[in-house]
Amino acid sequence: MAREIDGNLIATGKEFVVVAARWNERFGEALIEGAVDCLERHGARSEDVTVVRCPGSFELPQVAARVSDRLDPDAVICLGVLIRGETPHFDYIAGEATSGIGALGREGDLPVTYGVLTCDTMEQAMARSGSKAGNKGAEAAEAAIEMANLYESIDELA
Ligand code: DLZ
Repeated sequence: MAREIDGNLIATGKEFVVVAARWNERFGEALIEGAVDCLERHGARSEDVTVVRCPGSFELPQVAARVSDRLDPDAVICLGVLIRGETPHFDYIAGEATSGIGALGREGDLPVTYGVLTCDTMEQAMARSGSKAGNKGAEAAEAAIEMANLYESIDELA
């Protein structure tokens, strides 16, 4: 039978850093709340969860790299809210945030998860930060717990 490994959703004993952009703060704070609540519900102690705020989503990969290096958590969760305006600014920032977070996850040693909303309207941001379409901060936190445990399982096999 094939050997199978996966990551469980137990956050007990693990340390997490939530890096959150301040832009569109109302929705951003709701994402942070969803993420922290999810981590604690899965067993993380509040003292093992650190929230770091940065100016905007463009800076998320930079700050995530810094906290990975200096704080050495089990996983980093990146949260931001981008709402499309009339210029291509949105696309540049979304591109940098997305590819930067992905690159950090691939090239670094830690799982880095992606809870960045890329919305056309405030209504879409509202729906994804706590109401109809769920809370993407909580989803990114849950992925971080699974990834932290998955990396641990992989390391045990190595
Ligand atoms: C400049 C800018 C704009 C126009 N829109 C957003 C946004 O919707 N969401 C977000 O997180 N950040 C935005 N920013 C700020 C940039 O991410 C960045 O902080 C600044 O360009 C400074 O480097």
